[in-house]
Amino acid sequence: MENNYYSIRMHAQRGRAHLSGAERLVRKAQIDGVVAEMLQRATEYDPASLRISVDEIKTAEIIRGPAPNLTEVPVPDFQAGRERALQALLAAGVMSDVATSAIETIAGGAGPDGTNMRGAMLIDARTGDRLEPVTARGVRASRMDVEPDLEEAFTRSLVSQGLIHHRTREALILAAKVLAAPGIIAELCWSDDPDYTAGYVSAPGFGYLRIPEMKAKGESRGGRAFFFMPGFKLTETIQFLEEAPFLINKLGLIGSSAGKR
Ligand code: WAQ
Ligand code: MG
Repeated sequence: MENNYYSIRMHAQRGRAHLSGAERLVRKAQIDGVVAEMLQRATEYDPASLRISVDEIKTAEIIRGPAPNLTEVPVPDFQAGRERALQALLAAGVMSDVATSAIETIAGGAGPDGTNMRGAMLIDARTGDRLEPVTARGVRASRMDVEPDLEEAFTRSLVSQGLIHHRTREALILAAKVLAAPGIIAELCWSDDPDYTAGYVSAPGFGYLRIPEMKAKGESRGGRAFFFMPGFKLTETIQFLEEAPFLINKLGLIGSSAGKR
């Protein structure tokens, strides 16, 4: 049906190593362009195997929600960045030792033998228990995007603050969906790309805190953690993250705490 949306997912790997992944939720007319873009991006990683899948999504099943406000917090170095992330996680309600250990786990490589995971850790915010069913894979948030008629304004608002990298755009969309998931109180992330040092903490209260330095340049270990509050049904939360189609229907503000000085 012309009116439906399509979930497009890409996954590139070499052996068991995850190299690159991407997910979009778009109209039929965008499929060609998005697939071409993903193919181009994935081949830059020289993958041994590359999968792109396209699945029709029924429009009636789509859940809509707002994008979090983005605030950039300048930090002098990655140690300060991680300290800032820790403070934010505490403010979001994650127990102190749980937050500290999540940062250490990502810094050391959250997958088996210090490798990067393909998806995110799912961590009990009170006990620190790892709740994701398969550690190497983690929980993968998927089927999310911006409403097509907000796309231009979304890109413009990011570019106007100098946030031109596709990673920022994608992370903000992912964070919007994760914050909409039942039982998730916060998210922590930094990239596994050795040239990309930025990361963020997001939570319903303060939105998306963008931290430009979360690791040393050249470091390839990175990852993600979703913090889960016990009391919600874990299986429903995982199903929401991986399967529920989600579109941003309201843009957030994009700003910097540096501007307030
Ligand atoms: N769902 C869950 N976890 C994911 C997903 C997903 N769809 N995609 C990636 N991950 C996990 C996985 O463990 C990766 O190793 C880790 O996140 C980092 O992935 O400028 O680029 O694609 O404001 O390297 C953050 C800062 C950039 C953005 C994040 O992540 C900014 C980034 P990457
Ligand atoms: Mg990625």
